[in-house]
Amino acid sequence: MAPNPRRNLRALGVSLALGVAAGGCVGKVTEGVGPDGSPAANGSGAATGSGATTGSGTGGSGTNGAGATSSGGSSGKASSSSGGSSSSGGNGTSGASSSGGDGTGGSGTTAAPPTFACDDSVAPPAASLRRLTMTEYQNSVADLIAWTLAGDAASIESVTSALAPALADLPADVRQAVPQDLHGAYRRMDQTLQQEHVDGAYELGTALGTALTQASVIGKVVGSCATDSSSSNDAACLDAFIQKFGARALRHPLSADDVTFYESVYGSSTTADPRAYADVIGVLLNAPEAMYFVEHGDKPVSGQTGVYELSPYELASRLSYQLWQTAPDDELLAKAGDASLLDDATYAAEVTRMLADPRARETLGDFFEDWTKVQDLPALDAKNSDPVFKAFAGSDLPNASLRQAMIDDVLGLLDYQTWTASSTLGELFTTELSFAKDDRLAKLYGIGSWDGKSTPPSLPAGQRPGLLTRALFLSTGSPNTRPIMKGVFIRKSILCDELGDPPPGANAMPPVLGPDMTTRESVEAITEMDGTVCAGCHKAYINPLGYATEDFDALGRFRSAQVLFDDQGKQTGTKPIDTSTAPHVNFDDATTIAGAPELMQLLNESGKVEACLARNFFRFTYARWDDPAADGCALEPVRQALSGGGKLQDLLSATVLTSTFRRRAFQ
Ligand SMILES: [Ca+2]
Repeated sequence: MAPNPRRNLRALGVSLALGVAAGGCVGKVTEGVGPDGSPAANGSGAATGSGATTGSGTGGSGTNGAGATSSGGSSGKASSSSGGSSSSGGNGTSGASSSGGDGTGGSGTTAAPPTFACDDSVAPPAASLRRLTMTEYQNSVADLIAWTLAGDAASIESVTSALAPALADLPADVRQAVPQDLHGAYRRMDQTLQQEHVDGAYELGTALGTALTQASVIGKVVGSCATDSSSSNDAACLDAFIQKFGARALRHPLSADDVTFYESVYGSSTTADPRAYADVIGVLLNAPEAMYFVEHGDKPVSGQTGVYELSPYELASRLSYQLWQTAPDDELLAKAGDASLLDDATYAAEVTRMLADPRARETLGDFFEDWTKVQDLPALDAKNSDPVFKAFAGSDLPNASLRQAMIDDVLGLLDYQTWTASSTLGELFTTELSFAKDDRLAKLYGIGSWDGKSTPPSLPAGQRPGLLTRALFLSTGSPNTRPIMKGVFIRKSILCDELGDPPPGANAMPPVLGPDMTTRESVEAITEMDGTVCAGCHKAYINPLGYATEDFDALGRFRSAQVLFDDQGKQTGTKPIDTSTAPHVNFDDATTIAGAPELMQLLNESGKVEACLARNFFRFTYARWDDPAADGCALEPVRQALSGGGKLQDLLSATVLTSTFRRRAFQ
C-alpha cells in the first residue's frame, strides 16, 4: 500500500479534537535581560518571555518545556500570560508565553543566552560527590601498574593480561540521559552505581592484588624486605608499602589513621604474606578516595559562602582527570606535594605541559564524540534488503563499516581542525576539507579518500562547507532524510536553544512520504499546517534548520532533485529540491537563505555557537548541567576564549584556568 501522509494528519486531527496535544512554541524572546529581569549590563542573557508574537496556545512556559496542557481553547484571542516571569535561573527559562489561540498550552522554546555574567558574589551550585568514570578508573589502574612496576615492560604486560577478564567485566560508561537531554548527554555524567560497578571494582581490585603479589613481581612491588629471609623488617616493610602505594592509589598522602586502617586490612600476620598484601591492594582499589573525587577543600574563598579553594592534591587530581582522564603523574604530584601547584604561574605551566601530551587530544576527542552524538547514527546497512532502500542506494548500498567511517570522518575533522590546523571555532563552519578515509564514504562525497597523513583532499567547492554537512549528520539508515532531527540537533546541541517537549502523541517516527511529495513537502504537510499545534515550533525553529541541507540525501550524497519511489522500489518520478528557508538562527531573525553554505555562515556569525560550546564543555568538565546564571564565571571566560578568532584547543586551557575549576562549593 502506498504511504499516505494524510493519515498522519487525520491522526493529528483526532488528538487536537481530544485536546491533548500541546502547542505553542514561543514567539518573541527578548535578550539582554539579567537574571533578575533587569537589563543586563553586558547584555547577557536571559530570555524572558513576555510578549510572544506567534504561536498558538496559552500558558506555554517552563524551562524544560513543561507546558500547561489545557483544554483546547477556542478564542483565538491573544491573552497575555505570566509564563514570562523571569526565573532566577536567568538562562532564559520560563520565557515565553505565547498568546492565546486555538491551541492548547504548550511547551516553551527559549533562546539561549549569548553571553554570561560572571558575578563573583554568586556561589556556584554545590558540587556533588563524583564517581570516576569507568574510563578514568581503568586508566588510573593502568598507570598505577606501570608506576608500581617502574616501567618494567615484561612485568607490566603479565600483570595487565592477568587483569583482562576483570577489565572486560567493568561496565561501559553510557551517555547519561538528563531531563534537558533525554537522548543522552555526556558519558562523564554517568553517575549510576549499580551492582555491576561494585562487583567490577571488587573483581578488579582482587585481581590486581593477586597479580601484583605473585612471586615474580612482589619484590618489585613491595621491596626486597618482602622477599628476604629476615622477618625483623616486615613490619616496617608493610608500613612503607602502605604509605607509598597508598598515596599513589589514592592520589594523596595517607594520614596516620589511614595507615593504621590499611594495616588492619593486612591482618595479624607478622611476616610478609603475599595474600595479605593482595588484600591491602584490593581494598585500596575499592576505597572511596580511589573511586570518587573526594574533595574537602582548603582555604575558604572570601565573599562566597561555602566555597573553598581545592587543596593541592585535590587540584592535581581534578586537572589530571580533566585533561588526561587518569591520575596525576610524578611531576604533578610533586607540585602538589610542595604546594607550588597553587601558584598561578606554576599551575599555568603544568596546564601547558599537560596539553602538549597526546592524552589531552584523546580527552577532547571523547568530548567531541559525545557533543556531536556521533554514536546516535543508526546502522546504515540494516535496510539493505528493503526494495526502496536498495533502489535509493543504488551502487552505494552501505556495508557494515560505513557507519563507523562516517563517525571517523566527523571526529577526524574535529581532531584535525583543533590540533593539526589550530583552527578557530569559525573554521568548523567553513572548512571544505574531507576526512573520509573510507573509499565508500569518499565516493558518496564524490572525491578520493584521505590517507590520514597528508593534507586532506577538498570537497567539491561551495557544496558542503563545514562540519554539519558531513554524511554523519545527514544519514538516517533509511531512504529518506529527517529534516526535523537535523533541525533539533542544531537547535539544541549547536545553539543550545531550549525546545519544549513535543506534545503528547506527537509521532517520533520518520514522516511517511506521500508518493508525489518530497521529504520537505511531507514534513511541511504534517508539522507546519497553520492552526495546528505543531506549527508553532516546527515551522520557524526546527524544520528550516533541516531544510537547508535537503540537497543531501539520506546517505549524504549531493542532489538537486529527490528521486521518488513506490513501495516496491520502482522509481515514480523526481522533484526538485528546495533548500531556501528562514532558519531563525537568532529567533527574531527571519532572513531567508538559499541553503547549507549560508546556514553555516549564519551559525558562524550568530555568536551563539561559542556560548553553546562553552556550555557543552562545562557539562563535560563538571559532569552536570550548567546553570548560565550561577555558572557564569566558569562559562564566560571559555566563551570569550572561543570568540573573536580564539582557537578551538583553547577550550581546554580556558576551562581549567578559571577560578571555578580550582574551587569547590559545599552545601
Ligand atoms: Ca622481610
